[in-house]
Amino acid sequence: MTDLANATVLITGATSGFGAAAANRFAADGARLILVGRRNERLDELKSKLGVPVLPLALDVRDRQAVARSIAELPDAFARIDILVNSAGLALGLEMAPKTSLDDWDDMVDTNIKGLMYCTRAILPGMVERKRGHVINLGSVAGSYPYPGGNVYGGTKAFVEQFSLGLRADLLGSGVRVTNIEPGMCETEFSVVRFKGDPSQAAKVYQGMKPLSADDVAECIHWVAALPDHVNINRIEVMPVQQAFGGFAVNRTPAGAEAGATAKDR
Ligand code: NDP
Ligand code: 8X3
Repeated sequence: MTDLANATVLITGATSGFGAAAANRFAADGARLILVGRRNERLDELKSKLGVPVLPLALDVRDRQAVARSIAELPDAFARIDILVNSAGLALGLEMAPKTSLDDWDDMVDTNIKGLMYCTRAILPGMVERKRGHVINLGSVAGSYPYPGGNVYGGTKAFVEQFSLGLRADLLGSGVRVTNIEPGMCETEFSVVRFKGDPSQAAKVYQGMKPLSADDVAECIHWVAALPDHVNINRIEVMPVQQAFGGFAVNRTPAGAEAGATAKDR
């Protein structure tokens, strides 16, 4: 088993959802934690309750300079990161592509793709130098299976899937592991953020079904990290039992008649 009691774990998106649950899970092993998020008060709250050494790092992962500077300036006790959990991310909106906000698209690309890149790139050289480390990315089933309104969000998670595999290729021989965790529906703040703070719209997403919990996903994160050093789980796709696939959609409008037609939800 990897010695998690002596590990230093940096978790982005630690102020909520999977990141917060992973912080709790690794704290149970006694790991040292660097917790990243923009909401300072939540980081302080975690630090006061986790009972292990915690370095709160209030940071916007979209800020390339700030990410590089924060990692370069880590205090000695936290400087040797063994595990990076890239959980910071978001979906914004569920509109069809022709109507969606370009600002939302930019924000998802900047956070889910570029933020994840910046954190990974800042931390990898140290892992390679120490010949040990584990990058655990939070992809999504949305990276493999499209759904209406998933457009750019799904695209960002497809990037995470391919980037994770690319890292494996680049890091062969380095001793550094890479895993992409790809969850389906999980009730965190994810849908509240997606629907811009509307809790009733968010609640409808999980109505009448049992979604994954953040702890379920944290268990997957913890499991891949705890495996012996020579074992690399490339990807885990995990869904609630009550979620599956809908099949292909077919437009049955007679050929030619659809030109110029506007579906009411498009
Ligand atoms: P939450 O909304 O509960 O948590 C998202 C976290 O990301 C928060 O801690 C937030 O912190 C942080 N974050 C967002 N933007 C930034 C930023 N610019 N800089 C730093 N931190 C940021 O969502 P989940 O925990 O559910 O989602 C975590 C990851 O898992 C995301 O990448 C999401 O896409 C993915 N995912 C979620 C699924 C779900 O159904 N919930 C399913 C599959 C994947 P703060 O606001 O304090 O900065
Ligand atoms: C979040 C899961 O199915 O809402 O990545 O896109 S889903």
